[in-house]
Amino acid sequence: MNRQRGLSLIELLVALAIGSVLIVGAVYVYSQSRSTYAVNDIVARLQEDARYAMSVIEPDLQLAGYYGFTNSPDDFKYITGGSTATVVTSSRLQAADAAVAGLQAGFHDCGNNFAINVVATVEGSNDSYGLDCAAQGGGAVATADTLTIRRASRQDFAAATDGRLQLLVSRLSPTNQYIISDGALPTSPALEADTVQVRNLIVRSYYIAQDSAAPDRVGLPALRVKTLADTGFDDEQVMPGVEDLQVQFGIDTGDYNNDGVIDAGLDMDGNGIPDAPRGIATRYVDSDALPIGFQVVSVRVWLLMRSSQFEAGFVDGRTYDYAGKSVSPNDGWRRMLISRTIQLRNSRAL
Ligand SMILES: [Ca+2]
Ligand SMILES: [Ca+2]
Ligand SMILES: [Ca+2]
Repeated sequence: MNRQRGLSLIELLVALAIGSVLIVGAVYVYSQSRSTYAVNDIVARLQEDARYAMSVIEPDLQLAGYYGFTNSPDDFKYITGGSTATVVTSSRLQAADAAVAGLQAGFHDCGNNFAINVVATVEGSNDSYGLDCAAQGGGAVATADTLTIRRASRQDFAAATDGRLQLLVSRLSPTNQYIISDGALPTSPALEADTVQVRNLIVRSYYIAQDSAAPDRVGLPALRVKTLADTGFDDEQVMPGVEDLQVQFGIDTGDYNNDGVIDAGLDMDGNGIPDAPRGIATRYVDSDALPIGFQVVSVRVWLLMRSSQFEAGFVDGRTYDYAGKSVSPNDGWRRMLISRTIQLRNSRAL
């Protein structure tokens, strides 16, 4: 007769050992997949934020220099009281010129004639916060670039608005392009939906602030934008987690065969600038190294994103090389660098 035997102590210990190894393994796999999921989540968030920030800048840049019926900002003249008898031509609306009389003080906050300098359709400051108006969000990140875009609004209006910087654009006459800020239109040319329109002047300056407004993200840098409004400039946060903004301007030097000199026959007047630029970027330069007279045809934008979640033990062996900079932070914060080259549809000679 078979007596049923229980497990011996040895067998029991072996079974326990095997069981615990399996449990430890399962727990390990579970925790690994959890942390992989967390990392994927952080990376996905970085990508999404980067894409969003870029999607705000891109359409703005594409329309830089778009002024309704004209893309020739040299034709604009500033007038007051609807009188075209005395005008200030656009060439006298630079920072070095006298502050335009009749313009609200707030429009000069970011720099003398800053709001009204329509000739500079794109400009920036290189590795510095070059705006006179105060940066919000705990102050500017002083090593980031700024990017300013000037253009007309997409929609046109049935009447002019007092206190708003606006453009009166005329399709038929290049001499009838005016800038106004007092709502007073000249009697001629009269508004006419298809040929003479009033549009708002759009001026937007992007910069990096040290602190995002979100209370749970103190110390996280953010992309912000100053926007020309009724009395001066509004300032709002575009996206937290943008640590650096860098831009370079693509200019058409007429050196299409890339041998360092302007191609034969393209510079008949001998001033070193192509006489008829083709709108091809042959060289990228920082905003403070823009040579006078060349056409800016594209802008290259870099955004360095930083995660809001600190990851203890995270090793970042990358060196981020971009816009003439080279940084290897490796400080426990995950980063992502994205760049895009954006064509300016209304490119013009500077
Ligand atoms: Ca720079
Ligand atoms: Ca050449
Ligand atoms: Ca030339």
